[in-house]
Parts: sequence; C-alpha cells; structure tokens
Amino acid sequence: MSSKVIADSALRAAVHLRSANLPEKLAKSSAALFSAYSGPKQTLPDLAYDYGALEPAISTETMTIHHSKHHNTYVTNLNAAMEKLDTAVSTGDVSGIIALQGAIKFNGGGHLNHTLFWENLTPNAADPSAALQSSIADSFGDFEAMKSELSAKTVAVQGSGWGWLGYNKSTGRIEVATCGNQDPLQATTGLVPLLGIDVWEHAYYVDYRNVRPDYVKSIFGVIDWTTVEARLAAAKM
Ligand code: MN3
Repeated sequence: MSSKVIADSALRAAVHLRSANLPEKLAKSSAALFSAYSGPKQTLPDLAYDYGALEPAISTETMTIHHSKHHNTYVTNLNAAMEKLDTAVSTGDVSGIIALQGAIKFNGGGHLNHTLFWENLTPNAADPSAALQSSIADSFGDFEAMKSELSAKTVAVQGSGWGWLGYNKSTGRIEVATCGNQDPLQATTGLVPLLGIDVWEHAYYVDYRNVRPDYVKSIFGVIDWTTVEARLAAAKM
C-alpha cells in the first residue's frame, strides 16, 4: 500500500499519530483537512499615500474603487484558488490542478501587477535621477524616447492590459513591453518589472472616460522614479 510521510512531529502529535507513515486514504483526507490552514494568505497592501493624493491625475473615486474593490477582489479570488490548489496538490488531483491555472494566472497576476503599480505612483513626483536617466538613455537613446515608446505602446494595448518598462537580465537592457489581461510581466516575458501602467478601463474611465491617451499622459506626472531606480538596482544584482 502506498503511503504518505508526515515528517512534522508536532503535526503528528496534533492528530495523535505515532508513526510518520500514513495509509493513503488517511493521508488524502488529512491533507484535505489541513490544506485550508496551510500556506500564507495574500493580503491587500496598504497604500503609502491617501486615495485623494494623486489628484488631479487620478481621482479619489478611481483610487478608492481601484484599490479597495478591484485589487481586493483579485486577492480574495487568488486566496480561494490557492486553497483549492493546495487540496488538489495534496490529493494528487492533476486535472484539478490544471483547471485552476487560469484563475491563478488572472488573480495572481492582478495581485502582483497592482501591488507593483501602487508603488510606482506618488503624490511627490520628482524628475528621475541622473543615474537612472543615464541607464534609460543607454537603452533608448534618451529619456524622452523611452517615454514616447512606453506611452505609444501602452495606449495601443488592445482591450484590457498593461504597459511596462522591464529589465532584461540577459541583455542588460531596459525594454518596453505590453501584456494583455492581468498577465504578469516577469512570469510571461522574463523581464523584471520596473514600471507598470494599468490600462484597464477601471483605471481611468471615471476620470478620462474613453480617452486613454490623456490618462497615460497624466500618469507620468505621478510616477515615483525612485521606485523604478530601486527595482533596476535590485534586478541587476
Ligand atoms: Mn487595475
């Protein structure tokens, strides 16, 4: 008979087991029982600024809905999917594992993307440092060339998605990329995310209606370039 090993003595004690070897049936039922409690839960991160702090570029209403409703929903649905995944993995349910991939990519991507996005914004925006401008110039010619390429490609995203500035570890260059839906940059393209711009309509419709180019233009006034610089430095390590 196949069996599952429970190596953790505290866990064995909790279920009154002396042996580390469990019969398969008991292993499956106990895995399902314990899966709801295992693994850390993802949580909605606090913002470093108030919902109204980015006005007029992004309104209080947009920030409130975007963070407390949209992002929160990705977190809730990701946790639910991870709990189901935990059970599917514990019970060796390959079909169940595969069935969860879409929900994990969408909600996990939504959580990762928005967490990066909030950190990219600040009410106290300043020009990028000379060092960052120089790194950007190495890849794009100059800062303005990067900005126009990032803006144009972000505005041109079909449907819902994101525009990104990312670091290519193999070439050592900074690149512009776009992703559809909530596909996360690094898992999808391998680029390390430096700056993300959310162009789902929920990010701008209240403030700019259908005029995405005006939103993308305005968001450059609230970008925290110190975050971009810190992420670039970390990506190069
Ligand atoms: Mn969004």
